[in-house]
Amino acid sequence: MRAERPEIGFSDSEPDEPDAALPLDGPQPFCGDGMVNQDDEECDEGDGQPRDTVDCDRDCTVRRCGDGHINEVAGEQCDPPNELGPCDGTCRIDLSSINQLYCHGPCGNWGGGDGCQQADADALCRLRTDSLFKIAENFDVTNARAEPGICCPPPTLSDPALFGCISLGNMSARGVDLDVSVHNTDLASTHGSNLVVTNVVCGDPVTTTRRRAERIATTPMKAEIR
Ligand SMILES: [Ca+2]
Ligand SMILES: [Ca+2]
Repeated sequence: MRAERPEIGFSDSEPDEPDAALPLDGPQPFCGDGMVNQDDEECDEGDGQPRDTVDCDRDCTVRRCGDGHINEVAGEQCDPPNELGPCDGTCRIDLSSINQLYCHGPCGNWGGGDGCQQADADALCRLRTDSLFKIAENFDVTNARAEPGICCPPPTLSDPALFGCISLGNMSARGVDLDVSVHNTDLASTHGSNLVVTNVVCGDPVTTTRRRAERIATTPMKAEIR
């Protein structure tokens, strides 16, 4: 004989009742609710919507350089493997090795009008040094060479990809309020060997002005000693 025993999950007195649905009281956790409340969340700084913050990406993972997501709030300008041209280890676009900027004819519209002049050299300084206010104290105008370079700016070059150039977006954060693109290997191969600014010597206008003022201030004293 077998002992009569109710099956697990069923009661003797109320057989065959369907399971009631789980209660849905309160909001369900999600990425963007501002609380770390799911297994796959490393952080959550959302405000009801997922968002990037200085420390946390909108997918609720800790911000990292190298995760493929460009977190602009955290100052990232690129993030390998995103194809955005030269990128340093802190996810800032690194143009420090670029030594030519195309400025022939209407492509010279970097602030100084057509052709190559001071404003074009200033733009190359600011892009290279990632600095808003650098100026070119010296520069050369030569023919484009078979090496990386800054491509012709819009509107003359409206589709950088057609000329083998990678768009870096607007560079107003470096004092160049234009969409900048770069050719990573050979600018001359798609732009021809027309004019570029190159060999820029970049200076800080504040320092330059102070040095000039100091020279002026010290010159009369030397004259008196004599
Ligand atoms: Ca959450
Ligand atoms: Ca990132």
